[in-house]
Amino acid sequence: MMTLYFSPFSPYARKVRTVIREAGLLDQVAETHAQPLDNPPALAQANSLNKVPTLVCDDGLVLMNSHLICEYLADLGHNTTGQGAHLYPAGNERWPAKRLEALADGVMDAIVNNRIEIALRETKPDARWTERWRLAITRTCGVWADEVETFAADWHIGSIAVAVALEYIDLRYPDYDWRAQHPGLVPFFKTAKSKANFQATYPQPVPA
Ligand SMILES: N[C@@H](CCC(=O)N[C@@H](CS)C(=O)NCC(=O)O)C(=O)O
Repeated sequence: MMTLYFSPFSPYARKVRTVIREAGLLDQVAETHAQPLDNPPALAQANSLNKVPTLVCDDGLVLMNSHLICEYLADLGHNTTGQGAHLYPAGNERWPAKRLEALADGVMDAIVNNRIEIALRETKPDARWTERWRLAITRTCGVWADEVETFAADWHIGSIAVAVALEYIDLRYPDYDWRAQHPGLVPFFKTAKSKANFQATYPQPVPA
């Protein structure tokens, strides 16, 4: 049995949890809550970076970084359950999908960094960073809106990551109306929301 350390609101972990389901590996992974800022010893012991998601594989190999974990799990699913091949398109189509994932990870970074800046600083958040992150999110949503026809029909690592990032914007910045600015993204997001494995990973608070 593998172990995935995750926190429910981590968008990186949500990507991984969606991939676990898409690859048919749910019964092979124990999804284990770990709140990194609470410093649970098992997490830092497994992953020196003390971050989620962290995957402890069956042979003891520990993987960190959602993009590495997702690719590992998709490969494992492909070889064992026969599911998950759609997650990484074949040949040169792999790169646009991974590029979309990288853009989505960047949007997640901008939001997560901003939240940490607000939560941990004793003084006011530095407006230069806040503005830089806001612009990165706005520009990237614009790129997705321009390109949406190229990925709307796919459910691969790139489109999954974009859907996770868009819903993370909703969760963390409820006033940031990407739908009004980029209506072209709305049908894509509606389709993503209809996917069972995306719905199943919607952040649920940890039971007490
Ligand atoms: N690039 C990493 C980012 C992971 C990450 O930053 N996770 C956050 C939670 S959303 C975390 O564990 N933060 C704790 C820390 O930065 O020490 C990934 O894709 O997995």
